Amino acid sequence: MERTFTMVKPDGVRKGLTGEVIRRYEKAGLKLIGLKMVRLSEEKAGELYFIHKGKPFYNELVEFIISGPVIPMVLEGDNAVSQVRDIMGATDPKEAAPGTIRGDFAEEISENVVHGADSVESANREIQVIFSQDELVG
Ligand SMILES: Nc1nc2c(ncn2[C@@H]2O[C@H](COP(=O)(O)OP(=O)(O)OP(=O)(O)O)[C@@H](O)[C@H]2O)c(=O)[nH]1
Ligand SMILES: [Mg+2]
Repeated sequence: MERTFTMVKPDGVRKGLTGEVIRRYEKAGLKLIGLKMVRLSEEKAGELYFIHKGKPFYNELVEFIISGPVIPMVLEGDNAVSQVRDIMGATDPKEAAPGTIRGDFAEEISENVVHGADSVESANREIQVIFSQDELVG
């Protein structure tokens, strides 16, 4: 059993895609063990995206992620990290396959509907940034 962190980004929430994203994860057999709706502070956004600090798109990324409410989630299942990455599709929607969330619903790399941790280590770190222990079940 593996845990991962994923989040519907502000564009996904604005477009009414929250239910669709959760449906795809649950259909794949992933189990929700944490979920909430929050508006991230600039500080939290910086902690979440600290590996991108200094990159040309960093400021745009943080401004976007705090632009509206997001739906962070913790999912559990076999190979949860790679399963979520597969369900999300490629970072750039132009390269994302049809049938993936980004392939079906995103138009631009800067607004690509979902975030998903890229490793078990990142997942554990991101879970700790966004969730407290008493917000997770199981
Ligand atoms: N504007 C812009 N945004 C980018 C670019 N590269 C990445 N991003 C954004 O930064 C986010 C994080 O980048 P990565 O961690 O490399 O991509 P990812 O792991 O597929 O996406 P996340 O699940 O959101 O972390 C991406 O989801 C994009 O929204 C870029 O070249 N330009
Ligand atoms: Mg990433």
